[in-house]
Amino acid sequence: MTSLSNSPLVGLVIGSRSDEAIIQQTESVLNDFKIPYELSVLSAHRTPKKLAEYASSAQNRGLELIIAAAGGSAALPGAIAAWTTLPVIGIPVPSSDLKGIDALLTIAQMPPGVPVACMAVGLWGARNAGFFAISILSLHDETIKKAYESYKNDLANR
Ligand code: RP5
Repeated sequence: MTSLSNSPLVGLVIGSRSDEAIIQQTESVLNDFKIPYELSVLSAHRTPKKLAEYASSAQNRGLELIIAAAGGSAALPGAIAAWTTLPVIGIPVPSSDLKGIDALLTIAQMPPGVPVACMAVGLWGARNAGFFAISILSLHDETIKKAYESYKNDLANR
């Protein structure tokens, strides 16, 4: 079962250290489900070459999907999607004066052929990015699937 391996299945990428509080919500969900992940700080605007190297090698390094969080003119998730065929999930971070509306529209409006699964702005989006990753991994991992089913059954009792 892949869920028993320690090598990262999910790549988390933030555009700046200042996005850490948001991505911690995603990490919390992945930790709850014991999903191994790695966290990187990379920027589409400030470190474009490093970002290209990261994204183009991600699948060969064993990652199964990438979650990217950025604020403002949030090119990060789309730039990653341009370099890989792995699923890319984007989290709009409310870090600018526009409070995440800018990042939401940037991440959501990707051109056909290079999709990014855009989550909600901020903490809810960050948590759902973790759950969306879990639903993707559930497709071929029975342990993760059962844990997620159990979690969703518990939601009904809240
Ligand atoms: C974006 O600009 C980052 O994702 C962050 O949300 C925002 C501010 O970055 P810093 O100026 O704090 O590095 O690129």
